Amino acid sequence: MAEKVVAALGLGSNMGDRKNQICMALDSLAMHPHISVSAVSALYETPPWGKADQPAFLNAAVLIETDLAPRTLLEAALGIERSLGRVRGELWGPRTIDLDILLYGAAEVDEPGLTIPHPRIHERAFVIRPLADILPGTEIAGQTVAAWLAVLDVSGIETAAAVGWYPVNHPD
Ligand code: X6L
Ligand code: MG
Ligand code: MG
Repeated sequence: MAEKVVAALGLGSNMGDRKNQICMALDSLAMHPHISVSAVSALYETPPWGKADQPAFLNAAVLIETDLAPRTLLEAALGIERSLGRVRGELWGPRTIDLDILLYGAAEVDEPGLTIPHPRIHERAFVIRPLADILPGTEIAGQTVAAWLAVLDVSGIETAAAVGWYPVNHPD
């Protein structure tokens, strides 16, 4: 078994039953034989960024441990998106579920379709607000997540709910 890495994923949904889809994505991660879920942020209701004329999002972040390589973890994330009915249409358009790899240990990856740390992570309050729940002290682009949160505009972001999720240990 390869070494375990702590990774952080961002989740987002603005179509259909947003909370249910985020919970289903968390369940799918937890059920994966090579992924353990260690912590989940609160759920946040966030205004749409980038393309403003679409419904509000629910966003969350999750901390996992995995021995999957970054590319394999991406494939797992895309598979979970597909299983929850994500259809890729318009760029930055509405989606049932979005699962982004934000951090993969301290690794820097820059390959076609896979850039880690996720680019412009620290400019987006909808990413940093949930990430600050689970990794406040981790440095991104020279500042801690908590420090980025303090300088970002979080107006319009509301705590929607705690997920009430708890870790499930799968047999190794
Ligand atoms: C200028 C042009 C400034 C484009 C920003 C920002 C584009 C974010 C795309 C941008 C720009 C994105 C979510 C979202 C999206 C989400 C919320 C994206 C991709 N995903 N808004 N917008 N939550 N609240 O998960 O992140 S589309
Ligand atoms: Mg995204
Ligand atoms: Mg994505």
